[in-house]
Amino acid sequence: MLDRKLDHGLLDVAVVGAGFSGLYLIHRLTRMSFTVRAFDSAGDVGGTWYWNRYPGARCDVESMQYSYSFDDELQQDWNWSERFATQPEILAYARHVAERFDLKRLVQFNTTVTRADFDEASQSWTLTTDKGETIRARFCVMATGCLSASRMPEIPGAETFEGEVYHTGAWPHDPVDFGGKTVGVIGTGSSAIQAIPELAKQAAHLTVFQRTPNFSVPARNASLTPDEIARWKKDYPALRKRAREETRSGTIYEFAVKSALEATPEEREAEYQRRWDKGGANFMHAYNDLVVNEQSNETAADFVRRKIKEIVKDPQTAELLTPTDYPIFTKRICVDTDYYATFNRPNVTLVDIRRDPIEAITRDGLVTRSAARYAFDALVYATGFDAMTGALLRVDIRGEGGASLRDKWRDGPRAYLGLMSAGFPNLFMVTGPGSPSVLSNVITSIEQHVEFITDCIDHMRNKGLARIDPDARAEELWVAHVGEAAAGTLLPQAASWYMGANIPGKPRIMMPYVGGVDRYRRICNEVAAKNYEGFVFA
Ligand code: NA7
Repeated sequence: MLDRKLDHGLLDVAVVGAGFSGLYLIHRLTRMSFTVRAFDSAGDVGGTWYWNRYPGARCDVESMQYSYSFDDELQQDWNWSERFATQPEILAYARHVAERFDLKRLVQFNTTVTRADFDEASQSWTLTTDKGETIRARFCVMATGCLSASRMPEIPGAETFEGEVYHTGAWPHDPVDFGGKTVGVIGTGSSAIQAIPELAKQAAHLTVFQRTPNFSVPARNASLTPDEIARWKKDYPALRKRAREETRSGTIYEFAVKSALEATPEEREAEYQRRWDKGGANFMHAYNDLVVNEQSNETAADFVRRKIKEIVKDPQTAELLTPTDYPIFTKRICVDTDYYATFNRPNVTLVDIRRDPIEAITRDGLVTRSAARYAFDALVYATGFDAMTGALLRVDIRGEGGASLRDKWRDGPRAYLGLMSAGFPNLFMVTGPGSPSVLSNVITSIEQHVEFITDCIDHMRNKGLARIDPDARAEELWVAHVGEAAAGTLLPQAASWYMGANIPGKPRIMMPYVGGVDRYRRICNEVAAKNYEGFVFA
């Protein structure tokens, strides 16, 4: 029984992370009268939005949808200023939520949880922090985020560089002035694609080192008009319900009902152009089979490739920027403002490091295998994250019998519904591997997970249950189902961070669940209704 009075100093729930998952967890759990405390390495709330402060950082899900839906007054009161919110505005929103619901008093900032040990006798977790503190709690919830463990590549000589060094995922809080400086950027993923146009405006010269070109569609970002905001707000509860229950992505787009192959080439061209002109990831919903049918996919890829050639004036640069070796949408589609056009600027150079890889970082720049030397004053690593499992496994998690989660997941993450991993009782994950997470509007997924977890903990309190662990067989079946769902799509064809392919030595396995948030939610609801089928209580 979760009796706080009897067990002083033992929390009901310890939460690791104070981003959008952590904040909503604290909110729900305190309203349910559980004792809760959260820990975060950052100096404030916001999670990934606290760290990703690089110039041009924005969300690629539209603001009116990338926000909490759990409180109608909150969504009615808050006003987004642009179609795609900037990082400072999203961070301001996270702070607003924390203040509005008085959540900050329960967060210990500047504190990294380094270890978590399950104690069989007391059925509780002991967390150890980098400050040497220990915290005991009956439940531990890892609200550590999917794209929060930024990653520096291991390039020889990196430590010898004497200029300024930045990582897009761990950007300084004070403004960085690149005025008059020469700048090198390694990487051309989504973060780089947002940062490069902004850096190019400031820097004297910008050299972009590209290993793999990416597909990107224009954002067509603009201020939101009062009418647009009012249209959303008028129907907010119904629209949110639709996003949650009737879409795969947890976001409302203009969904197509037919295959690209059912349209004539002229119709397709017009449809792609219309969506290109409107902007945003809506482009990828032009036909309903673009991520499952190679031929259909190729029609969309071909359209974007032609756009790149139209925009980029130098044919060689255009060719380099054009992806040819993986289907479009199998890596997360990038949404940009003037990315391709930035390569028409006289102060921007694109360097192909696939053909001629970086050999080493030097005192003043870098050198490639062919001995080409590049010098710059500042180096920006836009090299991404150890996605989905990185932040979880940076904590040394020890379950039943001291078994390590890192060992269990050596060949790839294994979790029932992406929520819990067998052998690690009372430890939940928000948007863990095996859940839709990064393939969805992540706030929609966060809300669903937090509600499932907190309802489950409440159910346990009501039934006097102290321990929950997934059944190993249920977990095995779920992992197999996640693999089968991915195999039915084109997604495994790309060397993406979804597949762990950006980290040398990381197992190649499709980590998010491709089945869609609508289907996933139904499955979770059925599991809960059947007395948490697949979980074992004690
Ligand atoms: P991504 O999408 O993982 O992009 C990282 C980029 O860095 C990508 O172009 C990589 O090339 C490149 N990279 C990584 N390591 C190296 C090394 N060692 N040498 C050269 N180039 C390298 O991360 P982002 O931060 O841009 O975006 C992640 C997500 O955050 C994004 O999808 C949004 O959802 C938000 P590669 O492709 O591996 O050849």
